[in-house]
Amino acid sequence: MPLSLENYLDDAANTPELKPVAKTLVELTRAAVKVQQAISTAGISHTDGSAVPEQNASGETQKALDIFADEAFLQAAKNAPVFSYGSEEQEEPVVLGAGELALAIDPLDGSSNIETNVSVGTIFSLLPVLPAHKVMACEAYRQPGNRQLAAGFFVYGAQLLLVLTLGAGTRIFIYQPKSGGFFLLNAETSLPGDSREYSINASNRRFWPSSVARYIEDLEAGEDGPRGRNFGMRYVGSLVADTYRILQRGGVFLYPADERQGYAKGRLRQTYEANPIAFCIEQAGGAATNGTARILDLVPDGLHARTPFIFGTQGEVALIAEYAGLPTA
Ligand code: FDP
Repeated sequence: MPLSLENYLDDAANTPELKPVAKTLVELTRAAVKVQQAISTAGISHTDGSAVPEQNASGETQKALDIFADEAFLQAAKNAPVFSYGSEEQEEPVVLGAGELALAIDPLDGSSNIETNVSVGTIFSLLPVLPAHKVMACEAYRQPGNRQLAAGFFVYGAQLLLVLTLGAGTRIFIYQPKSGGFFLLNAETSLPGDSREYSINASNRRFWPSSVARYIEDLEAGEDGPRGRNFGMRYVGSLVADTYRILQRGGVFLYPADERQGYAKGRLRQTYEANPIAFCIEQAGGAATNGTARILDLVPDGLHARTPFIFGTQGEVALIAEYAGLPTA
């Protein structure tokens, strides 16, 4: 009999600090099931992928499902010991009052892919709330990722999956509609050490920093280049899908800073994208940097801070730092 998420949390979240985390995770899974159902019926209900005329905090057009997911996870946070709800879809953190956790969340990541029926997801991070954060909730989102108590992401795809870390390994749970629960898929996830795939939006090549361009060029040269072997390229453009593939097959993902207007720090968000993914990747034996520095040690300048983001197999991430002129250690 596979281990249920609830039983796993009973065992794993046995410290006073992790008890509220466990309660919150159970609420998040309930919201995720609702979102998965909404996605699977999109087009026949109001929650389709069509654009509605509103802008989110990043100035992107919100889609009906983004709003549905945001409302579902906000409700989940209200049912949990969460003090503040910091969402990609909201300009400022929503203060809920009682509770000792700050939730940073991208309720529907990869949503520009919705109408193409590829996997999308929800990425979340749980941080402690200190007395100063009760006065200024936005300060809770200026904590480095190494303070995260738990983090993970749901993948809404052929399977509904939860990738989760509480800081002692990364585990994958699968939703079973018959029993209505999440169950452990494998005891502990670890990134394959050998990397033969890379993931980057190559249409931005002309804007990349020269170190990134040189690294990718050397991969593309394959057997004839300095790497002496061939590499494959895979890029879904949905961060949860690209991350999940790397957890399964190894490889490296890059979203560097580039020269386009507004991309001086890349595209991805630190508090609700890079930090939680970096935590899961590190706990699975991989590495995550902004090109040179460890993601989890960076102090974000607020809920919607951006960061260049490179993660995957340790050796490749270290090599990319070498290309940028830094030691690998
Ligand atoms: P989306 O805007 O569809 O939510 O952070 C958002 C994200 O997708 C990531 O999921 C994805 O990795 C990235 O943007 C894709 O960006 P590009 O289209 O610039 O490659």
